[in-house]
Amino acid sequence: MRSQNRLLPFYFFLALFMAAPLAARIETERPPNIILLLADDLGWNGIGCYGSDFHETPNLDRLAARGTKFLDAYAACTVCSPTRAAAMTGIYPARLHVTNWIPGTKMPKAKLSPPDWTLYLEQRHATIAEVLRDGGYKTAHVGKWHLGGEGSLPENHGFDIDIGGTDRGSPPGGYFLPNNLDLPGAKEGEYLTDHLTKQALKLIDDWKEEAFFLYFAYYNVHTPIQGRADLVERYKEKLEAGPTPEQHTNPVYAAMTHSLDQSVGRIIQRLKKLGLDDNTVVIFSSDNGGLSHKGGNPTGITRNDPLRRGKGAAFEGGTRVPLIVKWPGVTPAGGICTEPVSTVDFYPTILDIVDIQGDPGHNANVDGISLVPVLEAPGASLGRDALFWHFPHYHAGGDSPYGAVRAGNWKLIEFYEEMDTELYHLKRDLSESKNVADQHPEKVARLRKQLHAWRDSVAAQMPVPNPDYDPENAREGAPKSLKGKKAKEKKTPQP
Ligand SMILES: [Ca+2]
Repeated sequence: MRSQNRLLPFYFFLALFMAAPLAARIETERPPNIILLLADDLGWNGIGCYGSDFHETPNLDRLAARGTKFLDAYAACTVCSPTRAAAMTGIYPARLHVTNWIPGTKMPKAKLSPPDWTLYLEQRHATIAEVLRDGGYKTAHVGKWHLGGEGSLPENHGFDIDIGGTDRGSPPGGYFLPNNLDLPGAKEGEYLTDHLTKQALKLIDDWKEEAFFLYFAYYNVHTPIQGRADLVERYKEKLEAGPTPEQHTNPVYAAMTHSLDQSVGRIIQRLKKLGLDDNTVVIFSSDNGGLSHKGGNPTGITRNDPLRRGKGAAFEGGTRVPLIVKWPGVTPAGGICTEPVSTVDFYPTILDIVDIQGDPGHNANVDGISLVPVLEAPGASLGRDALFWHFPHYHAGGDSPYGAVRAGNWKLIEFYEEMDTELYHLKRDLSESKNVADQHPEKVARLRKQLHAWRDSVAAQMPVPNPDYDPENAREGAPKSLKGKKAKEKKTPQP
């Protein structure tokens, strides 16, 4: 007995010795799951932890508190489809030639005509889903796709499962089921986001023993502005109770944001319940800024203060978005990162996290860089020269074609109608209220040269002078019949 007792510490350390490599082996054998949550038209200040004074988003706030929050994160474009194409490929919309929402706004009497851009994601590009699937991951797309129709749907781009993805930019038939999406098992009157969340939870259940990639692209908070009745009522009461918020005052939009947050909460709860929380990387962002203008006038739907304007615009309100990343064991709790980052970074970051190389030919064209250095240490530098945007289109919100570059705290915008420029220093003037181009001619010249060199390097398509230009009616949209005709003339998706 006595000698056995003396051996107990030895057995204890032996057990520790054997257990450690086993744990390490299990970790390496089970690469982390990746969940990419992409909201639609959610502005930079649209959630609580980014400063909304009305919308309640406790689940997203908790995610930020447990992970890293990026303050200078950008959508790769100021509208939907290009940003989504960039998220899937790591390539700038300008290089993909997917530069507008599909099929885009037609303004036949405007000064410029858009180039012959591509209205779907071409098969020649590797997507993050294809690469992860080839690396042994189960892959699912849930929600809004908006990167082409038949032949260019999620199942054509590497997703094993697709739920709710179409060529459309908003839920056809609205947010209450049944709508025009093919969603088996939908209950009468059910809110779309609740239904899609249930489907996402089922996938997580089904795949709990396997590595999976879930791309949940929410329809919220894109138009039509429709929220669940109980949540709309909640926010109406909140408004009545006061005090009146300064930024956000739309109870229906608030309800839509609340549903988005509830969905994120349900997914995280399920990960915890299944014991997957510690081995799942969660990335949350938005595809462009909040919709603040329609026809050039404020919509009353949302505001992006202190940022200028919103969706469709060259200004920060159009492109600066929330980005939260939680990588268990790596991102420090409550991390804050102020490095400028972009949607194009998702692809290389995910590959870096899961340690999969991907297709070298595709990678040679990837514009993004891995964010792993700032996920490990939010104060680190990425050492990147600049971020770029190229939007050779008009937007129904009243904005005109432009290109932009952000280098350090400087941002130069070039408006293509007159090729005039505006320069802002974002640290001193986050609201882009004072164009300082005249005070800094050398800075303008240098940034402009950089922007033009980048455009050449990605073969960006420029808009061209419109022979039908009519200054009196330049903002007039195309009649519906013309829209249909033009759309048909465009390229059809590849089989
Ligand atoms: Ca959008």
